[in-house]
This record gives sequence, structure tokens and C-alpha cells, in this order.
Amino acid sequence: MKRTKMRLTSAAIGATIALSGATTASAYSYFVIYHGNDYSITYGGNTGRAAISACDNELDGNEAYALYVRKSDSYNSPRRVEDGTGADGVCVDSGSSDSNYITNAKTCENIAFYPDACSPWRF
Ligand SMILES: [Ca+2]
Ligand SMILES: [Ca+2]
Repeated sequence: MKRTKMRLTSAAIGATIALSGATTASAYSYFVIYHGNDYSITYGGNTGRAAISACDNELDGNEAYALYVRKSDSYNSPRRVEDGTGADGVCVDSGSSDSNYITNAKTCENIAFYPDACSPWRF
């Protein structure tokens, strides 16, 4: 009987640790931003936002790109990473920095002779 009780206790401790781990991780977490079928996804580091990958997923001749802002950046001058290889199933990655993580980003489509179309900013 004593053994069973101990097992339950360690299970309870495990659950508590798992919960607090989840709480810590939720301060920052990766995000996926869709614009039509094109998308950008952040990944890497403790934040899940060390880098961003732009993925063109529409066979329309319009390249997809991500605009993104890092912690140290001015909001008005976002960086850009473009998937210049078209909808070939291969995404293009930005550089990676976990300390200077990505605070917000959006996915855009480069449309010739027209203003580019973008998703809303995602934070
Ligand atoms: Ca496209
Ligand atoms: Ca591509």
C-alpha cells in the first residue's frame, strides 16, 4: 500500500513539473502565419522564434516572403526573407538568433505590377 501511494505522489509531482514547464514556455512560442496557402513559420531556440522560414505554397508565379521584426529592431524597418525558389516544397530560412528573437511577423506575396498582399501582423 505504501508503495502505491509513493507512485501516485511522484506522478503528481511529474504533472506539476509538466504544467510549470508549459507555463514558462508560453511566454514565447512559435507561430505559423498563413496567407492563402503561403505561410511563414518561426522555430528554434528557447523562444521558438530564433528564426523564420518563408514557404511559397501556391503555384501562381508569385513568390512568398516573410517580413519580421526582431527584439532589437525598429518596428518600422522589418527584415525580409523571401522564398525565391517558388512552390517547390522547399522553404527559405532567415538567420537564427534566440537572444534577439522574433517579436512579430507577417506573410506576404510578391505580386508583379500590383501592391503586394500580406497577412496581418502576428505577435
Ligand atoms: Ca506562389
Ligand atoms: Ca520554395
